[in-house]
Amino acid sequence: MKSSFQGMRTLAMGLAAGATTAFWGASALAADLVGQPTPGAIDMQPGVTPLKLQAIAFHNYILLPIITVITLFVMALLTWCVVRYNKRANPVPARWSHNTPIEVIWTLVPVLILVFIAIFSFKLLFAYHDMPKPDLTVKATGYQWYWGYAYPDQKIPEFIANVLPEDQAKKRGEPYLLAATEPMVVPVNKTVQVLTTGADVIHSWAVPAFGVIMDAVPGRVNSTWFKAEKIGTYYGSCRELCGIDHAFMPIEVKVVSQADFDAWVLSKHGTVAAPTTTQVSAQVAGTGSAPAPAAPASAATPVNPAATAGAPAEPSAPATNTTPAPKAPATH
Ligand SMILES: [Cu+2]
Repeated sequence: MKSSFQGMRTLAMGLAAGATTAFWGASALAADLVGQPTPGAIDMQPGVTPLKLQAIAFHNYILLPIITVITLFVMALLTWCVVRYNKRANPVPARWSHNTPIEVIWTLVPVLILVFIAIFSFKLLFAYHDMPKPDLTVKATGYQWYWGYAYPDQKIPEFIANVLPEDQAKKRGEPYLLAATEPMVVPVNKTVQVLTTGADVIHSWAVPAFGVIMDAVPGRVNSTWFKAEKIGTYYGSCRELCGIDHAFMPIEVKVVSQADFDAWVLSKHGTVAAPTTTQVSAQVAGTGSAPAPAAPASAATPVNPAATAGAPAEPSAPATNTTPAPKAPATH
């Protein structure tokens, strides 16, 4: 398995490099921008989380070679039929219409290919599902048309992130329509749980460099996570058509050092030494009673994520997708 994987990896890299050079010229091979799209680029954004890197590897070394081989194979078959069996070259066509061995092969081979893909696909899916114990939780609420971020662990109440107007974005040297008036700030190398919900219609919180996309649905609290391994500014946007200004609710995440994060928390009048998500969850597990209103959910102890919004906890409820949330908080 390993050696065949290595072989495919080499093949894929060769194909990808060849295709890129052929279509875009050598200049397109220059370094991609990190955290935002690169004009003229054809590949995915560079990843800064382990999951995104796994997703890129899955795409480049498993899916892309398979797609390439299938495409070339079908193209060769078509060419062969056109050349060998056209009216001039083959005036009297064969009369048979069934061939059992061939039919068995063209049923079985696609099934085997799909099973092979599923092995890696499910591995990745489980990796996304298995959130480590989060170091902090951020609640992201989608509004028409901006985002609200709250940090229950740090007791930072919700603040609003609007689209940064074009002139201000230029002044700050940030990309217009990706930059926000206030970024979400997280520490580097920490597991960040993001709870998403919608206040009015369905939005979706997505940051490509993190490999994260999660619907923000009114009346629900969804959970996703990331662990950014590189300090920097990463942009995303709402990924669910949510109305006229859907394109104007960008996501800006600043990944900073722990010291810078603590300073930012203090600037927001938050608590740096707040009990961690893990500790709060442990209390919940120990007593079985309702947690403090600020207690977020964790992977180890499935707790109603709506607890972060002040609702009573249901310790037996799964952590994602099934729990009605309380009425969405009022805007601002
Ligand atoms: Cu939206």
